[in-house]
Amino acid sequence: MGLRIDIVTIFPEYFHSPLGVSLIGKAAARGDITFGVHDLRRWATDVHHSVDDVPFGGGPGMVMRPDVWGDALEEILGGGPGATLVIPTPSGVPFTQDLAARYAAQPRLVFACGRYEGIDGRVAEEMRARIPVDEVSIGDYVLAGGEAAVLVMVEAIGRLLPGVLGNASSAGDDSFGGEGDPAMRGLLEGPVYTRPRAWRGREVPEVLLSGNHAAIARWRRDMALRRTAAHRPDLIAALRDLDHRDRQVLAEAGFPAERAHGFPVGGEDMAH
Ligand code: JD8
Repeated sequence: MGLRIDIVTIFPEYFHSPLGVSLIGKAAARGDITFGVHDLRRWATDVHHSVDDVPFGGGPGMVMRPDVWGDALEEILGGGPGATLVIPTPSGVPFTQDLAARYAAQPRLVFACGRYEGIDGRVAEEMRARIPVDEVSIGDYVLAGGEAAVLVMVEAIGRLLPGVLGNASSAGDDSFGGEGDPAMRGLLEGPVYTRPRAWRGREVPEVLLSGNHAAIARWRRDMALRRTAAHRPDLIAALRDLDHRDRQVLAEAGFPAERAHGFPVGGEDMAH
């Protein structure tokens, strides 16, 4: 039994190509995931097929109507058991690798894509009386609607499904994996290399050609620690069981450090 994903949106066309290609498209072709993409306007009742109205209490923009959303979700859920309703919103709980893994283990997910100023708050409240409802955010920036967030979540979930990858074990060891190489847990991935050995005068790091697997693992951990310190200093405090070499690498990267604003100064690849 695969995963059933329903998506409710005023822009069903938005999903057509992304869900048809790559890992997700192949998983869908095999039946490991099945998708239903539903046009919310199908449940609109007036001649203009309106799905929004002015906000109570005033303020800018429009709010999505609870009656239209209620009818749509009721019909799509159909009284069947086991569904979780996921509502993307910038005020939701963070979408993490851990949440992706929990969603990948569910039989059924329904994603409700808001637009405008969002969906009337009573919809989440009403649905929560029947099924689990998660309000989830994919990050601290503001999108115009939930559609892009749903694509992000579906891709993160889809690649964790049994049978979705050619190499089923390679889903675990990336940045944030946690199920892969335990030595890389909680660290960002360092750089990776392929042929040719020399490109535009740049050599692949010698150790990677050495065949010395312990030295390669140590080098990769060094690079991961450096990158994590530079890009995600917030992750360093959570690291456990640091050995002497780890502490040496982190010290060279400026940790531990008391810094008024948390981020290291300088560095070649800082955003500017
Ligand atoms: C859903 C409407 C836009 C939200 C006013 C204009 C997620 N990480 C994230 N950032 N933004 C969203 C997101 C934004 C959405 C909707 C998700 C529906 N908007 C609204 C309220 C404030 N803007 C998101 N996940």
